[in-house]
Amino acid sequence: MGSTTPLADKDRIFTNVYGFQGADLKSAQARGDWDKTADLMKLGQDTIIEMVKDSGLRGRGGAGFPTGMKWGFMPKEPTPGRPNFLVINADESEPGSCKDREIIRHDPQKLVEGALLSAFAMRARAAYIYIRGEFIREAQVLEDAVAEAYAAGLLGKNAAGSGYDFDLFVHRGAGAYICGEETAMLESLEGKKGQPRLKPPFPAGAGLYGCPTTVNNVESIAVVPTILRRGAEWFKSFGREGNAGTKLFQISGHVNKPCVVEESMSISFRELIDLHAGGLKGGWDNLLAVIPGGSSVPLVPAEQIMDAPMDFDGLKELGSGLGTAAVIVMDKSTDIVRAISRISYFYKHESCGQCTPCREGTGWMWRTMEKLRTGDVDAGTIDRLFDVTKQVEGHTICALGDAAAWPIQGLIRHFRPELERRIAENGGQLEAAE
Ligand code: L3W
Ligand code: SF4
Repeated sequence: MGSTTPLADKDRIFTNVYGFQGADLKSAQARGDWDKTADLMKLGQDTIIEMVKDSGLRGRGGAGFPTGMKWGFMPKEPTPGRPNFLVINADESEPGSCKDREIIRHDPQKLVEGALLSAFAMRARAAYIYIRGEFIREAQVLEDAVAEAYAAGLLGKNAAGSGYDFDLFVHRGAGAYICGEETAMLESLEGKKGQPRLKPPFPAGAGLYGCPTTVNNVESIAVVPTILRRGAEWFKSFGREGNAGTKLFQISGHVNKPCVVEESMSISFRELIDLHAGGLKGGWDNLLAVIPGGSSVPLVPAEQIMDAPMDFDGLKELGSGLGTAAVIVMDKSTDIVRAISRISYFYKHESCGQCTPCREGTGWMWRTMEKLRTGDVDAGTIDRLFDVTKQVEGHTICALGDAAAWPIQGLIRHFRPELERRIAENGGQLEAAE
């Protein structure tokens, strides 16, 4: 069991997350990046994978899949003509999520060095960073960082003097949320329409151009150099069993000081907000609900979230999830039905449309949510809506269907009386849908 006490400055991985120092290579090296990278590689590929497994690192892109285990699925001896690839998911688009952007803006060399070390461990000679199309300035920073690393001999032939040849490419997306789904991302990288593939096969079996591929989130890769330098035990000393490490939390909504902050995993919700976000607007009695992990996870009502550990297992126990740790705080001034309806609209808009439950279901769920806002429905609608969310959940090609269903399920589970009140009043006095 690790520590869940607030993180000391000396234990922060992302020491330049606020951009107080330069993002350039020289500044990054002064912060400790690229320090004896070739010596880390001398540990050997299998040892690096074991260290990442031991560290307990779980994927930072939302699903929390154990990173070292995922790396372990990659072939140890790539067959000729079927090289291993690493793809780094920088398509950050989850509503509420804004951490990968800060890493790329201010600490890009952590990601570049992490790409070399991670690709080396997985026997990949090339990696692609797929960056969200709207991140125009960030893509420039990243391209500059990659160019600087090439010029300094840290990438390319004999990368960082290690004897390992490795190339890193930045690929810009075109602004579709669904391209953050790993197999849609692979399709898009291949130059096709970004639509998810059926899994299995998972990317480790058949990924980019049909070759073994690992897709990891930016934060997952950017913490790897520090884990290797400071050790798996150090990383594991934060958080709880099964929920190890430090984590970038992104706090938005009705707090006094919205921010992105690195904290110990498993810190309690109240402590996180009091320590870093200046507490709740209007005081704690004013809290209504929290979406703790980005728009895809169900909300948690005030009374349940206050002392909850902010980690994968703690939030799962509450019927929600850590997701990307994008913490959206809502006070009592929030029209909670409208808020969830707006999230429904997002998923309807972003559905790629290739499977029927998602294509038809997201539209129907949003339209019904809009009617529920004004109470302009019959009394059976709440149960019918819940039933439809259950028909969508688990019956689609990718997780977008689940992500569209879960927020509505959370609303019905926790705010049914509010929905019933609106139907009973059927006032229609709320403003009309846009
Ligand atoms: C090999 C197996 N590999 C699973 C791999 C799989 C994937 C990873 C997780 O994401 C989350 C959702 C939201 N053999 C494997 C295997 N894998 N079993 O493990 O897989 P999975 O299916 O659990 O999740 P997923 O579909 O990859 C769903 C989040 O993503 N989300 C939005 C994220 C947005 C951002 C952002 O904006 N920065 O990250 C939307 O749904 O939290 O939980 O690699 O291949 N047997
Ligand atoms: Fe496309 Fe939705 Fe099906 Fe995912 S669930 S593949 S987004 S239609």
